[in-house]
Amino acid sequence: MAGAGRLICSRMRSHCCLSIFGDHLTHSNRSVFLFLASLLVLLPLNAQSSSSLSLDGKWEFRALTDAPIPQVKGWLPARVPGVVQTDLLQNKLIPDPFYADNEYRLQWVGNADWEYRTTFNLPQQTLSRERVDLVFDGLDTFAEVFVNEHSVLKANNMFRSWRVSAKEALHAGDNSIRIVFHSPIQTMLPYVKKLPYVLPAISTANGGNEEGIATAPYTRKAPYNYGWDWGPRFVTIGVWKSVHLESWDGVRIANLHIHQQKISKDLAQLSASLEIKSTRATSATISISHDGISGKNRSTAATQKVQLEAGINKVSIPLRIDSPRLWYPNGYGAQDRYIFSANVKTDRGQTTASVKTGLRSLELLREPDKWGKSFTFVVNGIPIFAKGANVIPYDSFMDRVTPEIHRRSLQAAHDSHMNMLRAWGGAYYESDDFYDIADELGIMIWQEFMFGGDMVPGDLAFQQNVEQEAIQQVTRLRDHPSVVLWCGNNEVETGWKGWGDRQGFKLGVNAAARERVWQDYVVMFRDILKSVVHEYGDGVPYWPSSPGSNFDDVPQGQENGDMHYWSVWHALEPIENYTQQFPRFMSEFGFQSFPEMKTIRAFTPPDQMDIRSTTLQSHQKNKGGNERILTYMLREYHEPKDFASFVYLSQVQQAEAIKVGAEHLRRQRPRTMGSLYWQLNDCWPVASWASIDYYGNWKALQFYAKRFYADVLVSPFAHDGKIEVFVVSDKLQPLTAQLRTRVLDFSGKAISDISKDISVPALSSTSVITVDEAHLVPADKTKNVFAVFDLSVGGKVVSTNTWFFDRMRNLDLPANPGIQTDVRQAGNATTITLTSPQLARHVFVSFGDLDAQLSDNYVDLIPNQPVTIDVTSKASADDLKKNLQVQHMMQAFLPAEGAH
Ligand code: BMA
Repeated sequence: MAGAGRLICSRMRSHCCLSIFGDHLTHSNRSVFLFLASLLVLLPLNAQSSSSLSLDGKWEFRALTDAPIPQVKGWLPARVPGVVQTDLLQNKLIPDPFYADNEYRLQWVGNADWEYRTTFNLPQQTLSRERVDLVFDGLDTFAEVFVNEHSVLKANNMFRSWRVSAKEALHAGDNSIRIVFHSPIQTMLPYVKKLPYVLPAISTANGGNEEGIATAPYTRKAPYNYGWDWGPRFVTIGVWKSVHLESWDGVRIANLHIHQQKISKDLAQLSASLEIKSTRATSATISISHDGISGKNRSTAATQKVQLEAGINKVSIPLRIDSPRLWYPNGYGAQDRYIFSANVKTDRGQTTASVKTGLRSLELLREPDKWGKSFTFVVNGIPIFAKGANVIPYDSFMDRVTPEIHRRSLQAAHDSHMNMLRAWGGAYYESDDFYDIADELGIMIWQEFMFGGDMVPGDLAFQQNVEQEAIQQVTRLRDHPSVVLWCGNNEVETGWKGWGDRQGFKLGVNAAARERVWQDYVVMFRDILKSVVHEYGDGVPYWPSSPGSNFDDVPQGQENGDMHYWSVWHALEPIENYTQQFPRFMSEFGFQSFPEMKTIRAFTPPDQMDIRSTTLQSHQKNKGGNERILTYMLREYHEPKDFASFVYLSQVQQAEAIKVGAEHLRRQRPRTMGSLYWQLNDCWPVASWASIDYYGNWKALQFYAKRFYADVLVSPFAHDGKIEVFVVSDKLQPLTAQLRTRVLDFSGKAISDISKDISVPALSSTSVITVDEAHLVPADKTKNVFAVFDLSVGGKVVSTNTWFFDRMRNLDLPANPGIQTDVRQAGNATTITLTSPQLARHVFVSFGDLDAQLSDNYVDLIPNQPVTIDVTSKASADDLKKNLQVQHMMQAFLPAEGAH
């Protein structure tokens, strides 16, 4: 049902959504229900509009095959949308899948077959409509659907929506829908076993229980369901998206799309392109209207008479908007959007559809230059340095992800000056609200097709299935200005060329099979998906693989295409090695940490607070990850004194590491034009590369990102015995600024204090001063002093950075710096001001188990320089004061003898 998700509520006039589960409506839903019901009464009888009957809500489910819990053989209450694991949980039949190592005891769920059913009452009036369609927005995955025991659909792809004609199977009065779901693993195993070779797969390495044979590459289902190096394995099953009946006669607008032909500040040349389904040949009048700027002055933009044939009709109506308000990425301007509506009128009535979009020109600039070939997103003529991160699914159970979770995450990205997120290919295509919020906040989305690292089968049925999926998804998302790239896959090409398991596979098969696997890859990612994006994607560029070079060159090179750099972390290379990479666009680099103690306590039995415990090993999916965090830690810091200190320090270390990488990449502009660290979020509580944990708590890295992605950045870089200070600006206008360089001892005494006026060009990275380290600091003082760089514009400090002249464990940092705190409340606003007479590093403010959002955290307190942090919390100032905890870095270690 291409594009249905984008038809928004102004269509309500002609499209009434009634829930058959009226008795389960909440209070607010009930008023919506009454409002919609009143609209239904007002509808003219000859309305050609469609009516929608939601079949979401309470269903029933049961197991069809053996299960360790006998109760599941009988019918139990279920929710749609949902998956069987959350239904079992709601019925209290399984323990919390995220607690301790419960994951391992719940694998039977994905190996069983399940059945879902519901009944509903249908008035004769509905059946008197010409068409009654049953529409599933998503079925996970191998499902057979029966309407009143007539088989109407066999589904085999979680990423597709399905619309089937159901009128013949329905009748007035009580009707039933029954869906049989076959275990994706058990469905595919016999098939895969018969193949001449089995494709190498990520899930095998992640400990899949499929007799050592991975079925995931052959199944169109979210790859991360089978386990990932940050996520558990939960092979979900169920009606994971909404389902409804849509009844209509005459014509139905199957899709409305605003094609952006040419966009400039002076003129937007557009066309409204409609896909109209008609039950018969008829003449029609189509009018297109749009709202003016910010929703004012709706005006009709074009009207056209057309002759519709029975079946699908494609109509394109040219439009133009003079001096349009454009959509800009975060940091570059407003995110104006327009709502376009189409009205199709025939002699039997009329129907309406609407779509919201933002107008922008877009190009992925790939032109030869002195470093190779550029990789620069250019939006409305502005070359944008992409600042951001990678997103993974927000939950192992997709049905638990709400629009609020998306908003919280995207808002955090926005507030941290990010302008791009990479929607990574091992996941599922996000719901409409995710892209709506990204549009609203100016977050560009690098969107991947759902291929997370496995090679692809090459049979025609598989290819056609993926092609249909791609057409639906590209069509669904093409009016979102935030979607700026369609990328074929994550790491499939580089995996084939470099990973050990793929080398093993190549050795185990003959040359013809090796060639076949590669050709299957090429057909999928150079032909099929590319053609879909060209035909349906409205000019959004296509990129075959990340990392890749568009088949021009080897993937992962520094001259051409994007790069994933993992030698820091996976290969234990020094963190400084980030600064030796000069990619054209860095789409992944990452470093792990633990989530905060509150999060760890939520899933860890109290006697397992140890990185080697069963629980904390099972919540670390990257083999050896916990030990790797510790190995890096001991290079830079003293040994943490206890587990809580280790957790805190792991976050500090992660933030410091990614800061080195991100600042370096920004300093390289325009050679490098993107920094997307791995990863923004988690799908469960776990030790991982995320900067925000599963519960939405910001780790140190997210606070650091807010600083290292600021529009204007001062960034020191030490090399060859010198310190070179750069200023990076994403501003569209040049700036006049002042750079102050201080060398202070840890009590704040100035060794030197020099200011310099500088001019900062627009959209630039500039080296502004270079000084010999020896000149800044006498050799015998490197353990006792540090440098502070303040960049001011118009007398206001816009960016600060510090530099230390030795590893943390070698410095004579004050063990008891004497931090003072002052919590104040004025109206709804609470602030905490921190001051310290001596240097305190990485000061972490928390409020025990109270929920509170802080505007900043993990700050360095420069002697006698107060730092004020805004606190947003439902708790009173008194409670906040009572629960306040302030920790600085030196508290993470046992006091050294003679510490001061
Ligand atoms: C990458 C990603 C993911 C993975 C991450 C951490 O390369 O694409 O597959 O989770 O690294 O290893």
